Amino acid sequence: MATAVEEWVEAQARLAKPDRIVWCDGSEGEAYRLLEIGMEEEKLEGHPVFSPLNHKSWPKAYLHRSHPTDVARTEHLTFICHSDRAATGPNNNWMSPKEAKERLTHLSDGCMRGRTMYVLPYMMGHPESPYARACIQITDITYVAVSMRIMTRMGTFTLDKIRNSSNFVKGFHSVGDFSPDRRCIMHFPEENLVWSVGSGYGGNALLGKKCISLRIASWQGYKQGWLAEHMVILGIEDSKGHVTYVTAALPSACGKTNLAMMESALPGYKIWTIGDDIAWLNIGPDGRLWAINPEAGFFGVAPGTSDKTNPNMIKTLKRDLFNPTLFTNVALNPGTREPWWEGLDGPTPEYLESWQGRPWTGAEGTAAAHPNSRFTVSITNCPTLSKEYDNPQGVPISAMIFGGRRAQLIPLVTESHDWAHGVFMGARMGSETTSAAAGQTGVLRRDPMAMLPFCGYHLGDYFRHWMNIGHRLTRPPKIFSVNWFRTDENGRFIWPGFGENMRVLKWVIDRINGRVSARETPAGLVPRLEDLNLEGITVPKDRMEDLLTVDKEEWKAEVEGIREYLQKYKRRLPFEIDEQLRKMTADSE
Ligand code: SAT
Ligand code: MN
Repeated sequence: MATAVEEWVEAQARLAKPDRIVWCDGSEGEAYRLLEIGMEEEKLEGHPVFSPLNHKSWPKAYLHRSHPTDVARTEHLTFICHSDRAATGPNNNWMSPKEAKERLTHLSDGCMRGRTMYVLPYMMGHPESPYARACIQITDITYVAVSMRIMTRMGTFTLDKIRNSSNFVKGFHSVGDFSPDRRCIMHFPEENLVWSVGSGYGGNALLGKKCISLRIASWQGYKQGWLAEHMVILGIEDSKGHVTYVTAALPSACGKTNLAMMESALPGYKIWTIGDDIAWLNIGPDGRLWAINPEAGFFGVAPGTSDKTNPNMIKTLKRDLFNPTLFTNVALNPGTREPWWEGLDGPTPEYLESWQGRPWTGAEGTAAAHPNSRFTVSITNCPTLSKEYDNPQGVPISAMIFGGRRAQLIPLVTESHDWAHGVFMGARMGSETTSAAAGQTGVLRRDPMAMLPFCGYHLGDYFRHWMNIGHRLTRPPKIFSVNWFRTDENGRFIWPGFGENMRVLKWVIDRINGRVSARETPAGLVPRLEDLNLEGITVPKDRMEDLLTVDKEEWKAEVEGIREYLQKYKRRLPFEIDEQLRKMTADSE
């Protein structure tokens, strides 16, 4: 008798009508067979889906060039299809499940004709973890099949877990004809289903990532009493060998990956990496919050990644424990067949092929690598991988950090007074937009908890859920906010960032352990300058003071902005947020 998985796959095949169906086992041999197919048979805009890079300098690395219109997440084409429209909130695009299914059925009918349908069984989370989820994705492009093997724990063990149950998360993916007019990424939280057509880009196509681990999982977490968050997870080891685990939420392309594997500029401290993008947080029997990283790889932004900004990522990319590694939309040095991007170490090669495969000399006035060009690499290759990465229970969290990209106003680091104030800090977050999503960059948008594009339900309900989680924690983590991105009058970053951010993390740990005091500002508690270890830092003292100062007038405008923004969620806001809003307004007057 067919299992529920087989029945579902057969039903999708009847609709998509692929020439053949291949069930993947997640093995390395299979990944290389898929790469061969992508290099030999499959074409995209006239060029192969994969081409090999220089394996002497970049072991087992392959280049993928996407369709030119398919380079970032497309939030306006992303929908939550819930029978109760109100549950999805003003933060999501909504379509009725019936209408969405009709549209998708039309778009998917025969969409895999002449193609192969790959069936990918994978786990989000360690297979032995009580918090893990079994998933099945189908796709019709090798790029997604190979990427999913890097980004998730893929293998037939998933099928052994599911057996005959229907308890698995379903993902239907087809690149369709890549047309933005026929592209949509639809989520059906009530059916544990994601259906995505028309894009091969990361967050639109690697469904285990944003679609399942955040949009679908956040809804499951809401119903079941846990949190799915857009957060890095890291361990900070001090000079005595004690490790403190923290999470940090920052919007896409704001330095989460660099933070997750930072090389500490403070002697005696070391960072251990658990995850760079997503955290699933559960309340442990000890009343603490425990985090797992459901993913198994990094899908990171290439431009700006160098030995200087993130030496451990360069090591990860050049390591050959788990392979292959993929580069998407970076530039190519055709002479050496090495990948290249803006910010990479060394001189700019004289002649390059741009991310679109065109000759590039630098005179074009455009970047050679797409600003959202990416690498896809296994977390196993990371030299700073924490020994707790595979722990099925996860790690206990002592602090949560919210961060954004703000050129002005928001201090380098701020501590909240308590859980409710901390949740409010997350809720009021703003950040200047980046190229990780289609649209204008550099505009301030409110991005609560860095979850605006990823929360699968009403943000008002989400804030209430956070407050409720707080009530159930007997040992809640402390909540902080950070901003590495303040600029001076010439638009230059004041804080050096990267490894120097350890100085801020040290203060966070000192606060957790009650070793230092703090100073009150309208935004929250900030460090006293003497409590920050600034040895060897070149930022002048008055500039440092600036970084820890909140301008009263600017803050007033900020308060107005926050109030206006949160108004959108008014009917469902928890009373605690209202209370925080009132208090903030009173304090700013
Ligand atoms: O959405 S992706 O996961 O592809 C990248 C990002 O925006 O964080
Ligand atoms: Mn992300």
